[in-house]
Amino acid sequence: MSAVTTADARPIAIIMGSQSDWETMRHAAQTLDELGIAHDCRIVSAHRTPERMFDFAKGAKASGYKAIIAGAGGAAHLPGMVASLTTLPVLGVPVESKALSGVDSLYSIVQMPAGIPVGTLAIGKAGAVNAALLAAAVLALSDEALSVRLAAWRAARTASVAFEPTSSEP
Ligand code: RP5
Repeated sequence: MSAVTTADARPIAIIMGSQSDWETMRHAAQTLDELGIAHDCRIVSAHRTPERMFDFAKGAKASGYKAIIAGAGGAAHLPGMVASLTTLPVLGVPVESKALSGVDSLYSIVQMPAGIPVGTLAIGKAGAVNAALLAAAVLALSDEALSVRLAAWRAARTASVAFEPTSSEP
């Protein structure tokens, strides 16, 4: 077994290219926590730890994962490379980079060749949250209890939107 996979039946893996991606990807983990979805979080770099990436991706299905959320920044090859090695759904999150504000990450992830799909989300926190929600929606297709929790999560967000803006100025 790979050092980065698990025998536990956790349906979602959140992987990221670097510790520095955690500030973004933790929002995916938090959203899964709010929905009661077990997940693993791993640092798996396409460039710095390519063999770890290969082992993870090749073993992901046998590890029991149903979907993979992959975040990376800059030359963000991780989601696409993982997608090339597994038929599990891969959701790519472009992490906001310092030099190019994440546009480089987005372009690196989104323009996949036909045949190797990556579901690409928005740059940064919004993408991380939405990746978790999309993964939840996939799992909810065969999990009625989760479907109810997901609907409740969405309804609570809707209910939290005020009718009028408030101002903190006197
Ligand atoms: C990518 O390089 C990572 O996904 C990260 O977004 C970026 C920078 O990594 P660090 O230099 O901060 O480790 O592989």
